[in-house]
Amino acid sequence: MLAEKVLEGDLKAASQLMRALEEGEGWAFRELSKLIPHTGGAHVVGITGPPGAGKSTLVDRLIEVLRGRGKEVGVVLVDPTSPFTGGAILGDRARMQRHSSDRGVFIRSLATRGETGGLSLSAWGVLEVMDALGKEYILFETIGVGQDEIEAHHAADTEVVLLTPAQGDDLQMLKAGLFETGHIFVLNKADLEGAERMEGLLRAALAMRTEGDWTPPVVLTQAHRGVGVEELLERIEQHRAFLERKGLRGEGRRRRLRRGFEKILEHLLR
Ligand SMILES: Nc1nc2c(ncn2[C@@H]2O[C@H](COP(=O)(O)OP(=O)(O)OP(=O)(O)O)[C@@H](O)[C@H]2O)c(=O)[nH]1
Ligand SMILES: [Mg+2]
Repeated sequence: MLAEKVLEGDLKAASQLMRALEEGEGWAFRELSKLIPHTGGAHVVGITGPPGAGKSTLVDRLIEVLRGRGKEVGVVLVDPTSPFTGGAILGDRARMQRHSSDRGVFIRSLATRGETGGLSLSAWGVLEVMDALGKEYILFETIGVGQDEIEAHHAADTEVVLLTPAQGDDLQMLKAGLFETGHIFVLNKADLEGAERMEGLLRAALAMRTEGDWTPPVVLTQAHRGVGVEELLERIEQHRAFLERKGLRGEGRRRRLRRGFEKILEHLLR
């Protein structure tokens, strides 16, 4: 019943189903399975980066630009409260609040983590529900540390990695794996000192990355002013077109379904 309503674009039904998925209700998984034949239209964009890098600010700006182009947008904020910004969930909400009366934008915060680390079971379900609602873009914010980074890579069609000139940890983070998996690198806070140096380091490091036919671009942004956001969107579009051309468009979705399925099994076994 709920599934049919979601497919008709009923936002209340979608919220209800997402909540039930978060609570691990058995019936919610059955409803979710009814959605699967109808999903696959969304392009999931992972926005990953260290705490405080400006992920939410950028997401907020991307929503603005996408809405300006008439696109429907879903937003999933995973574990948004980082120790760095302390209670950022309030800030995120306040900032994105301006989109809350727009029916073309659906924002969901997931404060929970999976039992075994990484994305919780409900995160996978929430992505499917947003897809079923007909969202063309789903922006998916995660902090790129530990298990999350690997999981976010599984979830996204296009993975955007955010770095800043300010944090010395950033290149460490690249070594830790994001460097190999990111499709687009954003140097945010380009207004701060050290941006040029960081850009140089990043480009040099990327020049050594050889795998695949996709050469990850570097985009400089000042998310708080909206600078560079249009260009970032162009790059995302280019990556999407690349996947299409290579016949890889369905790969991300297959990964999401596989991981989601594994998570459901894990949950049921527990
Ligand atoms: N100077 C400068 N500040 C920025 C820029 N983009 C974002 N900020 C600021 O950086 C702070 C953190 O931004 P958020 O968007 O909350 O960062 P986040 O990565 O989502 O943080 P967490 O979700 O807590 O990991 C805020 O005070 C923003 O206003 C930028 O380009 N330049
Ligand atoms: Mg945030």
